[in-house]
Amino acid sequence: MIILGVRYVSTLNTSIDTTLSSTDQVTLSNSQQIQGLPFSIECVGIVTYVEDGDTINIKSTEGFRVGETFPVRFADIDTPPKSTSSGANAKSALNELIYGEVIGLDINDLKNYDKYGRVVAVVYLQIGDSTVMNVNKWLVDNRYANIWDFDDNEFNPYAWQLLYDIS
Ligand SMILES: [Ca+2]
Ligand SMILES: [Ca+2]
Repeated sequence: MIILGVRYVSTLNTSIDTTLSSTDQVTLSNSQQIQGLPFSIECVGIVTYVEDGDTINIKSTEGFRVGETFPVRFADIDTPPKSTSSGANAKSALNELIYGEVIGLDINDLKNYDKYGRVVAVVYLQIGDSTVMNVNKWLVDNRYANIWDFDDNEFNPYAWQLLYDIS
């Protein structure tokens, strides 16, 4: 069972051993468990590093590769190289949004890794008690990234919403 808990989100950079009570956690193990959510969360972890506008490192705390730290490539988007000013802006904005935060990953079921060994995923960030934000979509909507719709994954970036209600 994968949990993206409210308490996790509200206690940044604190112990990941925080015990969740059943009243303040949200279960997101798959799209069938919460009606209307068109995605699955296969991994929960803490963002330990932002490499650039579309690549981060996370330490997994639930689900896929628990306890390990590994790179994640945001699926179906692309940001400019961080050596450019727009690329540096994208990295900076993403860092401000999610560094140290607990996030959920919908990992590409068709092909978990890209050719560089990065986990390909859509990244979800919980906002408050009842909302989850698609961070890939946030990057696109804020013009930090462009859609680049690869067909070797399960994702359709044109169907993404920015926010999903999980209440
Ligand atoms: Ca998936
Ligand atoms: Ca795609």
